[in-house]
Amino acid sequence: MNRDVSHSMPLSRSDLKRYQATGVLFPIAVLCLEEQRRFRSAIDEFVALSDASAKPANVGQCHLNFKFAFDLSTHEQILDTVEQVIGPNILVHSSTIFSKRPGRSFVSWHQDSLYWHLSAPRLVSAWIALSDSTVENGCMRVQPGSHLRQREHTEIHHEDNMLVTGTTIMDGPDEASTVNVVLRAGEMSLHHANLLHGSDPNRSNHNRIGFAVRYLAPDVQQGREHHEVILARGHDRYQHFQQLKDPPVYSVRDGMPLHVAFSAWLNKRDLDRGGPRVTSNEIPLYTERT
Ligand SMILES: O=C(O)CCC(=O)C(=O)O
Repeated sequence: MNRDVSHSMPLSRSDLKRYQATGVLFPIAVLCLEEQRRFRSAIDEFVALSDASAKPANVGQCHLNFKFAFDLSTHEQILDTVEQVIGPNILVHSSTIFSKRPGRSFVSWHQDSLYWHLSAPRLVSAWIALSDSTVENGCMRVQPGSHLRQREHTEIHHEDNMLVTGTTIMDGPDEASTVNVVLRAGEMSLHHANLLHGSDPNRSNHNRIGFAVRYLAPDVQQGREHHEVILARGHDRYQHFQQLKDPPVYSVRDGMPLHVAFSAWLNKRDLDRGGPRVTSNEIPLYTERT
């Protein structure tokens, strides 16, 4: 959990042990300067177009509609790292742009697993920084070790909460044991589906920008309806999810109408099938199981 130590790839056995014990690992350098510029400018364009439209664009699932987001979600170096955590068969489950403006916006403390009702918590999130992410601009904060227990949540809706669902834990976090996930642009953190995390307002003059991608092992089932996934690596012999047939080819500008229509369709669906919740606290790592 030391910002001064950049984890190299492949991750070492002690990195993986640390992830297993704490539910988080950072910083991991993944994007070169040219890639940072490309992905950053695509997200800036997305945000500008969204701001200019009557209704803000959905920040979720851009990887299904825009080429830049597909390319970032299936970035080889990121997949190499994810493979060490969940194994050689990797689905891109979902993604979110977290662009936090200077001001009051925050992310309430929550565990991601609550959203999806997974049969096992073999989902890892890569939070990829496209600007520096600092204490001042409201970097993600985590409570290491909190992934070992599921917590009670409630919904507290607040206009400044970047989580539109308002998902918030009932008690905590334990402030004394929280850690700031400070990243430089081009670095990422990994966090476990059950890790307690949130973030504070951005007190700087610049946007804090991250792109979070959730990666899932194909054998895991989900108790809620879902949009298509991308088979990023390996095989899926379980077929629990429908797969995206063709990778998106659209630029941000050209893909925006499709993305807006897709998001409207997604929002209309009854996504809750009332399936199983995560019941296991087991945190298997691929390297542990083989
Ligand atoms: O970007 C943030 O501040 C929070 C990110 C988050 O909640 C997530 O990646 O699951």
